[in-house]
Amino acid sequence: MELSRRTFHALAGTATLGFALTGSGSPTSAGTARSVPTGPPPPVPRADGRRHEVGFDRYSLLVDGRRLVIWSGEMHPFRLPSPSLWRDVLEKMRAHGYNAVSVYVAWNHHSPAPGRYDFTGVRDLDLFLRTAAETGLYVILRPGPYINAEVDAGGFPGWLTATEGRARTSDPTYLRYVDEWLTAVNAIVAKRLFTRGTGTVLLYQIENEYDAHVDEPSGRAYMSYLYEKVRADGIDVPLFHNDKGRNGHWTPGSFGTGGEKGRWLYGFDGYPEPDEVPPDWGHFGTGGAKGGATASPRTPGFVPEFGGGWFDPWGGSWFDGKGYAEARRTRDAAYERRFYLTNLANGITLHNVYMTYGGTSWGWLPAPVVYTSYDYGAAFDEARNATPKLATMHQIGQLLRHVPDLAKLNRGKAVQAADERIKVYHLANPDTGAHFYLLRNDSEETVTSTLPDAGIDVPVTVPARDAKLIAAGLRLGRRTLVHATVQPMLSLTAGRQDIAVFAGRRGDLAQVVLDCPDEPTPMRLDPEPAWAYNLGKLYVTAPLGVGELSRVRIESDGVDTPMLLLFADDATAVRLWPYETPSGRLLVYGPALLRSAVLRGSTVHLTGDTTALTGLEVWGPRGITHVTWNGRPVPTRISGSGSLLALRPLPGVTRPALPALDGWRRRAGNPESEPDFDDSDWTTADKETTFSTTPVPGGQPVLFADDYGFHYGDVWYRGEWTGDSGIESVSLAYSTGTQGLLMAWLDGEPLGTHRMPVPDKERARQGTWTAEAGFDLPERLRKKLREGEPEQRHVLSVLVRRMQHDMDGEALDTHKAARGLTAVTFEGGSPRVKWRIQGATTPDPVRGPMNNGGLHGEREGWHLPEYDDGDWKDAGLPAGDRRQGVTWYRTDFRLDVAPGVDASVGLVLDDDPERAYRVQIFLNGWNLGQYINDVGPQHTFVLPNGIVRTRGANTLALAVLSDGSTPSGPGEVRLTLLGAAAGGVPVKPV
Ligand code: IPT
Repeated sequence: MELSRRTFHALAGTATLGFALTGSGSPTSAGTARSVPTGPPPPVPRADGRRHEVGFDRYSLLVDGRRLVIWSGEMHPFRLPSPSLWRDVLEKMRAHGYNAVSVYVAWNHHSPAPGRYDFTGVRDLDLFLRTAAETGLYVILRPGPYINAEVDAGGFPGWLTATEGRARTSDPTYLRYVDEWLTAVNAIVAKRLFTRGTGTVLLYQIENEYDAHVDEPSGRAYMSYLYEKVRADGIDVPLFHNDKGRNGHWTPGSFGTGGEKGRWLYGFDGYPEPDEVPPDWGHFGTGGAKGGATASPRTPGFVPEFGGGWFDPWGGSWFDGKGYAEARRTRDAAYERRFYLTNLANGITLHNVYMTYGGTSWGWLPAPVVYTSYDYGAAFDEARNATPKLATMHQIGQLLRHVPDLAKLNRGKAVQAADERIKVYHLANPDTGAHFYLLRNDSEETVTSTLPDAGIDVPVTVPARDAKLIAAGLRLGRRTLVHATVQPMLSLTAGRQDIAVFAGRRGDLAQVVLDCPDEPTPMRLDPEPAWAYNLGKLYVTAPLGVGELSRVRIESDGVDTPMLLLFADDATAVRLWPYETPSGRLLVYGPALLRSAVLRGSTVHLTGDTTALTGLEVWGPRGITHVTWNGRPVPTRISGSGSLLALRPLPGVTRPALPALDGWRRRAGNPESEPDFDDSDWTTADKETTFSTTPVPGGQPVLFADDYGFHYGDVWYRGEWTGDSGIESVSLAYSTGTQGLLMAWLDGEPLGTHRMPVPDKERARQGTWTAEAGFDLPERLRKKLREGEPEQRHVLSVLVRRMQHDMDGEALDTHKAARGLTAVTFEGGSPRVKWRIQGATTPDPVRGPMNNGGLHGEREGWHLPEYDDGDWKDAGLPAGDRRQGVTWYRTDFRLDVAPGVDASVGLVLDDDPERAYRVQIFLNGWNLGQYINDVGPQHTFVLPNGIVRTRGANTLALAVLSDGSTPSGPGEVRLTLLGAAAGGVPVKPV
């Protein structure tokens, strides 16, 4: 074997560079019964055709009798409208240490009308479940019926807002619709249950943070009903509910048969503020009424939602959305570490991070409170890029997967750190004797302390407002860790050696003490580490982050298998990829992502992503001598640490160039404002009753859009009368969500635009977004009216951007608050008005019911790529005209991203923030969001691959609403590259 210069140097240095530890005294092991071998980590779940048992005890889930800690991330397939990319996100999650994905299924996304359920295309739930199973992730399924989730009506379909009956209770009408929905979803889910071996669905949630009717028979009957229905549909995995406030709501036995022992889990959610001291919410916590897991002592600690970021509201007023960079800054890697590790130390063994990939609330999906991006400041950003927060997730996820001792913990005897600013949680596994100490520093300074009570006399450092989990008495392969001053990340056997990785902050000093009956010959493979041997113990030290990966190999210590210790800082640790194959484990180091590894003969075939020039190194099973990367052979040699090391680095990615957007064409898009527009095929608005929670004003027809089947986006009204030439003003009462507006014209003359003011918080909480737009007729128009024929026909045209239905988080039926016009009154006359209404016509069969509203251009297909805009006028941007109404802009552009490059492309809109206009963005017909120039904060819109053709032609259509009070854009409109990697997944056009 040829030795590299570096390896040779390291070997040569071995004899002279070892140094004695200066730590005081000889550390003792904290555990006594520490030689019980732990079982192998649980297998990667697959649709393996076998039946499985899913049970639990107070410590953890028990899958086929084996303990399983759930480390799950939330993503919403409906927020990523390109099924190929589901695989991308799931593979990234799996690689970064998650073992489960939690998903809401949004009823509204699948149901355009009562009795109609669509699970095709971007709504293909079965495809998602199959992809998750292929990726090796368990699924936690949350189909509502109510989901909240910052989506329109909390996931209730638009049509449900116009039905009789009290939602989220045992009201029979509501339950009939719920039955429809659950029957449709469960028919798919029942075929993908892990218990049957046909999928990986492991847990199933009914309802969502349901606390309104907990103490009422109707609430209990409702929960019982859902439970029975789901069971009757063949769902046999444990069911659960997520308690909003750690109130002990819906614990086992608290409602009907739903509390059935052994098949119902209690879970609670937590979204602590960044400046909060992490609360003790688990079994080992402080307890009490709000004690979280203590409310259900026989089920394992379960957090179905724990904040991995936070949603951002629209800009302006008291909402004051600041953009997602802010969420990512305030909830950074250290925040996550402090909170998640505290949860573990509280005995929580089912943990789901909401969100892990937030995605996009495209079309009319977002709830009124949020704008299009649902990036959430999550570990993966909306453009599918890994963010630095993954350091935390990756290290904890790999640890939980590789160290089964963490699945069964009891509280250990109280331990104090020498420095009292460090709070210590001491946990022990009663079977293996492993001990864990969570050291949390809630102070503003970095603290270095010893832990004499635990026999740890060497200093351990915890940065300000951060935490660290250290282990003692832990079996690592064939050896035992006495203790370490940094967090273990994984332990596995690859080929002929045991490997243990320790990870932490750059600059931290790792000290690892191992039991070694015989004095070993350690081999330093990098210059940084040092060691000493004393009385049966080996002390290894390594500063983190000085080099990249620091290695020490230990052999001849009386154990027949050598051990490789690897030391990594955060940036290095996220490039270490353990991978299980049927013929053994692998550890891969280097690339930005490892998607898969397949062993065939003596070759390991790896696929993954690179973003920059990178080394590649593989520790694998015996007999593996060759490596391929994304299908290409990679020449390697055997390194001093027993890996196959690429002779040349793997290339990074060439960032693709993006074209400028020009060649714009435009057309005015509000012919409905003209008096002679033909509205004969519009719906007459003459209903007298409604199921809405908004009262109908006496003597007026119901004008609420939902009552006429128009549930999403813009809605037009045309009121017609004859005579009444003395009218002086008109008052239009209307109701929208946040950022709604109304524009009116009389006989084709603009009356003005009214913006929905932001109500006070209490009214906003109740979903009350109503206002009266009063318009005095301009003198010119009054004159025209007066001078007209006595039986002159008049038309009042009104466009309402009504935004979305309220969520119904408190089960008050607020999703049934009216949207659209609610009442119209005149001064100077009392015309008998005949109203007609028009909104989105037939729902788009491909893009779904929430893609479109009722703008003229949408009804005529101006947003669609196949529409011929040949007769439109050429237009240059920035635009700057002043006009009340709707103007459409279209252009085409071609992308030519090299095959094998995953480019994530965004669209940026920017302009003088004083300009009052907004833009609905359509890419190839898909409604990818709403830009409000004078509100913000969102300027960049992610265009998912599959919808955007990265090799081919694309059509962009912008529907601009301007109120005429300022010049209107669009101003700057350009493409931007949000991420690029060599690799990615094959993307099918949507
Ligand atoms: C919790 C909901 O369950 C979830 O759907 C989502 O809305 C999340 O919050 C916030 O993004 S509700 C809880 C914060 C009261």
